[in-house]
Amino acid sequence: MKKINSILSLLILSVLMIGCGGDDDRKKSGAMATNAAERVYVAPGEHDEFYGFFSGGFSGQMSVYGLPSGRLLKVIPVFSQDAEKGYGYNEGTKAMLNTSYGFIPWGDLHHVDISQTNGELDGRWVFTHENNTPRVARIDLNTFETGEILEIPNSAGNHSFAITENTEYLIAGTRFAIPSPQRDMSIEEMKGNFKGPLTFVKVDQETGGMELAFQVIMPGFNFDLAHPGRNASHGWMFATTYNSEEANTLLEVNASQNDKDFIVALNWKKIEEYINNGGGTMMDAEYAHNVYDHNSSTATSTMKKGVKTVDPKDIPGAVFFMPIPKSPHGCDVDPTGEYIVGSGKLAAELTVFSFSKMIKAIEDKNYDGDAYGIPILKYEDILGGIVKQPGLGPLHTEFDGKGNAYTTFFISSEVVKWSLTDYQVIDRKPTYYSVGHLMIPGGNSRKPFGKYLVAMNKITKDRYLPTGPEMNHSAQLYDITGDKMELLLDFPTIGEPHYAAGIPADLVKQNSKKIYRLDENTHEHSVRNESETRVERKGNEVHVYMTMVRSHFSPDNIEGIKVGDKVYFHVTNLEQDFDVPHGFAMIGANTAELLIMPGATKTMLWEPKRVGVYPLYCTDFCSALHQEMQGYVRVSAA
Ligand code: CUK
Ligand code: CUA
Repeated sequence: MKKINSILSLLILSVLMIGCGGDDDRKKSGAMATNAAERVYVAPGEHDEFYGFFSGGFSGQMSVYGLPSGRLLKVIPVFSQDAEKGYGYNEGTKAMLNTSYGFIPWGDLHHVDISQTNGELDGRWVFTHENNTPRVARIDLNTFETGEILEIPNSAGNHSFAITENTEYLIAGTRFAIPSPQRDMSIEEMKGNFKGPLTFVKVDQETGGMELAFQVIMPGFNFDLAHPGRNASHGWMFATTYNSEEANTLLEVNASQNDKDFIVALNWKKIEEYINNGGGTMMDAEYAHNVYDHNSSTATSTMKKGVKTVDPKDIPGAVFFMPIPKSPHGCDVDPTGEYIVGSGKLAAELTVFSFSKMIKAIEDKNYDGDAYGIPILKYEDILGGIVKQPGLGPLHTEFDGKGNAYTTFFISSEVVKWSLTDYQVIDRKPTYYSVGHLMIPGGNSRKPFGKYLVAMNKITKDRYLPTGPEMNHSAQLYDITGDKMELLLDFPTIGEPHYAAGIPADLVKQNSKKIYRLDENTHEHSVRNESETRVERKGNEVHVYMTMVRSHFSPDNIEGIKVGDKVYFHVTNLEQDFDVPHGFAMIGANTAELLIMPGATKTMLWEPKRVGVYPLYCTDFCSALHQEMQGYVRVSAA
């Protein structure tokens, strides 16, 4: 019966999913348009008030938008090759995509989060993670380039992701329970044998450098989302799990059997102390650690071994289970650190837990027994309040810092504003359509900038001019300064925008580097001026030390190349004027182009296949004589 019920509820939910948002809603939003236009209008030459860093989902990239205009400012390649910037193609950046599985040209980028100091956005770095081949990455906000990628071993589907409030740790949880350590075993024997490793990555406060610190080997359910404690709850982290049933097949039905799943409450300071006192055991693991040096435009990749693991049972008082209704997804902590909002995807209510009550229950040792050796807190003991009938399919919650919370509802396609004081719904607005995450700049920190809310939708349908079967995903910007939310703008995103992080532009823009200085260029094959340019042969390797400056290459005619050679073009842009990049492309090269900023050097490998004379040219319109910026390479028989 129970099984039938849950199948039935799933069916009802999926029917509801299809019919959300109609013509009437669209007409209403059309009428609001005139007034809304003024509020998102950023006059030519003016700048946006906020940066928005958006997940590119299955594009593997991160995009930078200006808010409120919704203008796309930049795409930052992270986990996927990007031909425009040569990222993952040229010799300097290929190593960024190394993993223990070899070179992986694609990734699935989910959440993004900005570094914090004392729980407030500090504008130094944006961190993100990759779901498919588990990795985390750091983007440096002085260059808006990916600075580091660290593979997460002993994990599968790296999905839950959180940054602690002084950026001490990135926390990355496995989405799929797996044998830990990995081994050949029957899938049917999953129950009790698979594990859910939760990984802590330590962040260097000076450099942002990432280091694999330890893994907490949790029981075999799937981690979904994580959120760090802040203020009072700093030192704790909370993560939702699903599939406490440990089902290995047809999860849509089998993983929704139990009335309650768990939020894991974990005291990471306690675990850190345990590790510092010599606790934990090393487990075999292999993972790549890739670091990009901006001054040399060169990445290095190191293969590392071993990970320190801890069994939560060995650290009493460090890990607890908070029961939560049906298949929770989001898990969000409010700016004060007191409220933990858990969203059961299949629940009709929104559960808010109280951190102080949780601590009290732990002190009183008031448990509902244990599961897998981990104490289960009593639901009634830790419940802060319930938001009744807020919508269907709650996913994620953010905060405005004025005592209000905003939760997305996937199935009923809406954003709901509710009060943290009395759990009453204040306002609800439809989204188009089937919203996933939402983002308020600083909305997951101690200090939200509660002016705008961006809803990131999973389905686009009729929001834009049709572009064939595939449409860009849509994001929507709401003004949340008043009691009622107002929809101001739709704008398309790149890939699937799982999450985004917004920050006042003032906290970032003054640190944005203008130029790579030629005298700081440490690329091992850079040159300083045209007199140093040359062609050097070492066996069948040819190194071309080339420069570019408006509007010619030096050397621009190269002879003596043979079929079968490996030709390395080390190209330095000698310009020292802001915003004068040059490009470099070579006929038949299968390595994308080189886009080279002033003062930087990049390297392309070209392997000529046939005799002839082949052109090269500048790909970036750099001056009135850009079209003249060209050269030839003569290739002779071997
Ligand atoms: S998940 Cu919840 S809607 Cu990857 Cu944050 Cu996408
Ligand atoms: Cu250099 Cu165009």
